[in-house]
Amino acid sequence: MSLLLDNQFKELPHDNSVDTKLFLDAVSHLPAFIDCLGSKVFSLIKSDITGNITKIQGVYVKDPQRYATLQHILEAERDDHAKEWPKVGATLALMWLKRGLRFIQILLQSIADGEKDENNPNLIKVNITKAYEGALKRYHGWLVQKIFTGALLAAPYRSDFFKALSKGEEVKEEECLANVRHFLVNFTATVDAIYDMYTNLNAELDYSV
Ligand code: 03F
Repeated sequence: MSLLLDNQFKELPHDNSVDTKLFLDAVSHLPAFIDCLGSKVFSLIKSDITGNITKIQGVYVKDPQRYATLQHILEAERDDHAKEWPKVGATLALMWLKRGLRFIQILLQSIADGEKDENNPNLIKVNITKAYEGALKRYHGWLVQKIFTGALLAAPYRSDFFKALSKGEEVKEEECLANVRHFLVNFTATVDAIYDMYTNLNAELDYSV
C-alpha cells in the first residue's frame, strides 16, 4: 500500500477553511515518514515538525469548538495576545509548519514533474534544493543553511525515496508517481489555503533563524 494514499489530506470546503482536527490528523503522519528516510541527520527536522504539530494540538484540545478551523485559532490568538501576535502560540507554530509543508509540496511536485539531474538520475538533490530555495532558505541564516547542506549529503536515492513512500515495498516508479500526483491535489490546496490565510490576516513574519 502507498503511504501517500493512506494519509491523504481531505478536500477543502468551498470557503477554503481548514478544519483543525482533520488537518492535525493528516499532518500527524509526516514525522514517522521522516524516520523511513534512514538518516539520523533528519531527527532535527523531525523534532521541529513534531514540536509545531504538538503546539497546535495543545491549543486545539483546550477548546475544540473555539479552535474548530485554523483561521479560528489565528483570530482567537490575535484577540488574546494582541501585543505579541503573530509571534506567539499556535500562530507561530503553524507559520513554521506551513513552510515545512511547502517544502514537501515543492519537492514532491518537482519529482512528479520529472525534474532530474540527467547525469545523476537516481539522485533527488536537485528537487530537494529547489524545494529548499522555494520554501525555507530565506528564513535561514548561514548556520541553518549549513545544516541544510549537511542534510543534503544524507539525502536518499530516488529509488529509496519511492520505496519509503511505498512502505518499504518495491513498486514501479510510474505507480508511485501516480500516487504522488494524486496526493498533491488536496495537499497543495491545503498548503495554499494556509498561505492565503496568513497573507489575508497579515500574520506572516519574515525574520530568519
Ligand atoms: C525555526 C526552524 N524551523 C528551525 O530552527 C530549523 C530546524 C532545522 C532546519 C533544517 C533544514 C533542512 C531542511 C532540508 C532537509 C532535506 C531533507 C530531504 C528529504 C528528502 C521555529 O524553528 C520553530 O519551528 C517554531 O516552533 C519556533 O517557535 O523562531 C520558531 C521560533 O522557530 C524550520 O526552518 C522549519 C524546518 C522544516 C523542515 C521540513 C523539511 C521536511 C523534510 C523532509 C520531509 C520529506 C517528506 C516527503 C513527503 C512525505 C509525504 C508523506
